Amino acid sequence: MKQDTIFEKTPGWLDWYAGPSRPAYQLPAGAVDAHCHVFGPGAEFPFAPERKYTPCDAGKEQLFALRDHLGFARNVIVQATCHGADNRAMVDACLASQGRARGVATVRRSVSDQELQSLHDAGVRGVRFNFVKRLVDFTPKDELLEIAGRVAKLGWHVVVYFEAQDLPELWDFFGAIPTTVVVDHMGRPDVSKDIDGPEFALFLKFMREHPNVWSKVSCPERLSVAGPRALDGERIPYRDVIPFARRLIESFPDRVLWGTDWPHPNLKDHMPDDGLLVDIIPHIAPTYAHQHKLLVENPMRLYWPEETANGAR
Ligand code: 0GY
Repeated sequence: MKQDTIFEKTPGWLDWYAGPSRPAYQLPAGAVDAHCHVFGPGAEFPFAPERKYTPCDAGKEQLFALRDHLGFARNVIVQATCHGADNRAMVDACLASQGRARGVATVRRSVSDQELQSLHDAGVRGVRFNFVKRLVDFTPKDELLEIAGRVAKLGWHVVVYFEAQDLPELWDFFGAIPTTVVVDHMGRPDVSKDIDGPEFALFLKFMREHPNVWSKVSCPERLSVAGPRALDGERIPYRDVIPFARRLIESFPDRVLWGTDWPHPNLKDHMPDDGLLVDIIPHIAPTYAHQHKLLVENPMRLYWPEETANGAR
């Protein structure tokens, strides 16, 4: 149902990049964009009152057009904080995808079993816990663990978003989550620091010690200090992020996922060309075997286990 609400975009907030280039890198057949969002459109799916930013509209038709343009077969649509725990836009996109999108929801303790089941029926396979203070207010950990325990029964997993400096404080809590745990954007390392320094070493240790933890090797545009400028006449931007993503892929090839993060919320300096983001993939995953796991086998095992030989959650 259409609503009359007109949402004013947060000042300085850039729109997604119209007319992305066609990647030079050809994705393997069946590739999954395992981290992207839909925003509204606000007139149809109003943004949540508790949101910390108001985005531009970025609906399912635009997401599916980008999927086809870049050469992806499927999407995993992650609930964005601007929609709070109102999952309708994400669910609507999953339902419209004809089985080509799965979802990650945000739910509160008050969610009923019936609501969880209907999210499952729409294609939701995970919940997201967000610890980035500029995006959300604090939710008590006992509430999150209760939710994790409930969604575990549906075979779902938990996606966590936090910043590297907060990992020590969150370590024990993450260790108590009884499902697969997927970390957004490599745990947001400070890529100006040494890749062999204590901060990234702690994240690698976290993954080593917790075989249920996976990482998205996504968001170079968000993590890069060097920025989008390609060096030496080459096409590859965000070079400073590449070693971090590559280290994770080579260390944990069966527990990594990749996503565009379209429509790239909260970017103010520049908006990435999604075609160029795809062209970074062979630099972080140099072998075909690594690319295939990253883009096809791993996301299929997590989100479409019924279509894989040994689907594991
Ligand atoms: C991302 C990153 C961000 C935002 C959100 O849900 C969100 O609002 O995830 C961010 O601002 O770092 O994954 O899209």
